[in-house]
Amino acid sequence: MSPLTRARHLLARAQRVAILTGAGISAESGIPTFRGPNGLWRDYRPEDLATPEAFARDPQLVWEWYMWRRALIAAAEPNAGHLALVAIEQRVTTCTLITQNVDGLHDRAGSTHIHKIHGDIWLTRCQECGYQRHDRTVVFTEVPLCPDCGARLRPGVVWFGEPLPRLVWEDAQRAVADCQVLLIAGTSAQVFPAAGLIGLASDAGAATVEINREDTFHSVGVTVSLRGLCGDLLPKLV
Ligand code: BV8
Repeated sequence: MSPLTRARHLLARAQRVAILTGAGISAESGIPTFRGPNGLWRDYRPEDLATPEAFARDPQLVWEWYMWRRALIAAAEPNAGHLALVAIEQRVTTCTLITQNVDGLHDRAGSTHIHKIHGDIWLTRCQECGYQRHDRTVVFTEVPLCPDCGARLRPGVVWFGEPLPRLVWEDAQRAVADCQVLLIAGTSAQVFPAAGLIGLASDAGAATVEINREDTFHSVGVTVSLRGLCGDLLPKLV
């Protein structure tokens, strides 16, 4: 039996499915991945920009990076991989989509039960007073200030060194501990605690199906590892 057929059988029998996605599922929509060949931006590493320290040191630079990404994302469309996950959600009793991506493409594709464990790039928020707004603003001429308290506003994403949103994270862990199949699509599984969900699923007895263009640390340990593009393999899986 081919790995694809095996993965199909696992999914066909499952009523409780959890899905973990990473930057790889948005790559075919034209959004650079974090650790891919074309990197993310100029000669900066995400770990250098996506931190509270970087924002405190140079908020203008950090905002330039997020505006560059917002512009890319605004011009992007969900791809066949995102749409295939919507089809899965419509066919199983319980489907929880947990995404590390902040691009909002799962929402635009039509997924509904989404846990954004690393936040949302379209959220602009104040870390002093809690003010937040969803805006489609792509270009700020200067660092936006909070209309309520005057402090600098920041992108509503989770930076390195920051805790994940507690309720969302707890719900994601619960869904993974309870699922029969965890589908892992387009993540290098190098960022924690998100990557820990894979071990949580297999420890709980779930089957794990990985879809990735390359081998990852988990490729040997998962139940089925499919080598290829999300936009190609996910529709075939469905
Ligand atoms: C925290 C939002 C503690 C911002 C991001 C152990 C336990 C806990 C923490 C740590 C730990 N070890 C280290 C840490 C610290 C750190 C961490 O994990 N560092 C890494 C670098 C080692 N973790 C944290 O800081 C986390 N916070 O732990 O807080 C705490 C607790 C209490 C109180 C205070 C503090 C916060 C992590 C969240 C960081 N924010 N994003 C933004 O986006 O701007 S992470 C960032 O990386 C993105 O969210 C991204 O999604 C994520 C993971 O990367 P991937 O999605 O996997 O993308 P990547 O490019 O790596 O891989 C793409 C994959 O797709 C590749 O495998 C490629 O082969 C594949 N691919 C590409 N194209 C395709 C494809 N596959 C198929 N088809 C294709 N077409």
